[in-house]
Amino acid sequence: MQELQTILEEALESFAAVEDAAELENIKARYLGKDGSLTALLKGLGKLSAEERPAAGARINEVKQQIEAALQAQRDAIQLHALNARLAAESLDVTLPGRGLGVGGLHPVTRTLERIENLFHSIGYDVAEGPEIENDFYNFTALNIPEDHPARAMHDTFYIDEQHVLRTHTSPIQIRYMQAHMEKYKHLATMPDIRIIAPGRVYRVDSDATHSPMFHQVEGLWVGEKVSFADLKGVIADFLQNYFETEDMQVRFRPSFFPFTEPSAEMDMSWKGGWLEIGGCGMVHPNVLKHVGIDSEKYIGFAFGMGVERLAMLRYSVNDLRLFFENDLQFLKQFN
Ligand code: 2U9
Repeated sequence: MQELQTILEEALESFAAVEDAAELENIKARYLGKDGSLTALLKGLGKLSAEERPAAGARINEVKQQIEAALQAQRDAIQLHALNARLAAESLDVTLPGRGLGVGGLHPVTRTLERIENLFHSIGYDVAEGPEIENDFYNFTALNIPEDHPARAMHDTFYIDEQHVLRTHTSPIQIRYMQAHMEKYKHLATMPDIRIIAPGRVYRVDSDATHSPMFHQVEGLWVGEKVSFADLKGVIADFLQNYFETEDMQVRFRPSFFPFTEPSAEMDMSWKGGWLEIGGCGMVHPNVLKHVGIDSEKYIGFAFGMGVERLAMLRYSVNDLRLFFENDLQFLKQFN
């Protein structure tokens, strides 16, 4: 059976040349399919004599088995080749160190705010908050800031619309707090003292090495029947000593002017043999108390304001305010 030998050789040769699994199955059909050459030979067995048939049948089956074995071997080879290619493409270096968990940390300004809040809380101050979009009354009018005051100008204040601004200071928080306090204690002949700090973001149209359009303030307020400028000085001195962790801390007041306080002063602290301005303060202006319905003949109070970034820069020796807002991880990681 010369034909059988030719079929076998041709089949083995064509299987070996195929690298694609689908193509291999197509080639298989040429030999073992319904119209395949080997199938045709098997069908032809019926035409042979009874004597010839067994030997020829056995011979054809033997070749069929050889072809099927070669087919399976080529299937395995193609599969193995594909697997090796995938493993090479998706290779993973299991000796690499793990990435670890990305542990976050608090921003230095947040840390500073927390430090300030904890210190004031420890001496009996409530920490108050309020909205960052304020209306004209809370941001200006209630604070005795006249209609023509430059702080109200478009070029100093971010206006949302005619009546609303991004708050330019945290003072509206104290106005809201005093209103709520009055409402809460209106049934009493004498209201309990108000003692709060108002920390938070504020916005001004200003941007350079020492000014950012958004920055943080902390303001303080104590209103009662017997509150004096001496109390103010004591509270500020105590705060600065604790904040900078030094007993060797002098505080100096220079006369100044703010619409919401009278008298008003700038506060300086001793720093590296000189003086450094740290904020402003004063006794709350009677008009401010009147705006929230507090009897300015009976009650008196002090208020102060400090820049939080300024306090953070001094504590952490940071020389450019803008570093706090660039989100440079190399900078921020130093604080955690
Ligand atoms: C009420 C009444 C009065 C808060 C005050 C200052 C003076 C002040 C600046 C310091 C540096 C703002 O962050 S800064 O740019 N603040 O000089 N702030 S008195 O006076 C108030 C607040 C609320 C009801």
